[in-house]
Amino acid sequence: MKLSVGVIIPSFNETKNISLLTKKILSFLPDAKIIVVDDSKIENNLKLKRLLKSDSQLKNKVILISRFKKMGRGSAIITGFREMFKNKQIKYFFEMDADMAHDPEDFSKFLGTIKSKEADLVIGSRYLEESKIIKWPLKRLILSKIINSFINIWLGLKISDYTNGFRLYNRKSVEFLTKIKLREKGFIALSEIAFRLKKNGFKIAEVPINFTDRTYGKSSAGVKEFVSALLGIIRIKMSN
Ligand SMILES: Nc1nc2c(ncn2[C@@H]2O[C@H](COP(=O)(O)OP(=O)(O)OP(=O)(O)O)[C@@H](O)[C@H]2O)c(=O)[nH]1
Ligand SMILES: [Mg+2]
Repeated sequence: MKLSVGVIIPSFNETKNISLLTKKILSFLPDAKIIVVDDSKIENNLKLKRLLKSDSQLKNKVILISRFKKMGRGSAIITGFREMFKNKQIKYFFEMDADMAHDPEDFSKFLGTIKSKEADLVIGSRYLEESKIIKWPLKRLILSKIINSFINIWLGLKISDYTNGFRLYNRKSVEFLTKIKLREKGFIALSEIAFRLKKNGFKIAEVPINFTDRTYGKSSAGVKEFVSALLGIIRIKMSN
């Protein structure tokens, strides 16, 4: 596993979480390459930059890509993939949220599954029998389930979680994603990525994960994002 795993983290005003998360990642995968794609405005971006430079555990371990403008979670991941892909040693590419919703303890499950199932993409799912959801408000859970059922009817990929951003990709699928142009830039790019990969013959598997609601920081998913996500789901299928 040495040197072969990269982790991409999209971030928007997540300084405290990035510090906690990257340390936890390195405790599980000490040789992992980590790229944070940060869209915070200059002030918060500088806070993060200073933190990454001053912390002896993180110094030289985390690459920060700063974009200074909120350009969407999906576009941040693609930016991170492009940069990470240049490193030819990286065989496996994780994406995970910055807010500690996703647990590095689950890494080994993903890595085991991508190998044993010969999958190109492994999706961390909140909705399999062995999945655990911790401290998530019931309202959010119900909304998420409705959205996922709707996407499943519309896109029909027969997966249980289209909208969770804890995933593992192999080099082949990341190469494909760096070459195509995705329509969606926000959260819903996760569904578009799954859809485009499946349509192009890539194999998708799922693993149950432990999902925890954020403790620090604010959600960047507002009503605007929600509406644009719904329209996005419709567009994804229309344009393919
Ligand atoms: N680079 C970048 N990251 C983003 C953007 N929007 C959201 N993110 C990150 O994407 C991840 C998921 O966003 P969240 O705000 O946690 O969305 P959520 O999980 O629906 O909402 P919570 O209930 O607050 O957890 C987090 O790591 C965010 O910091 C963006 O426009 N650009
Ligand atoms: Mg979150």
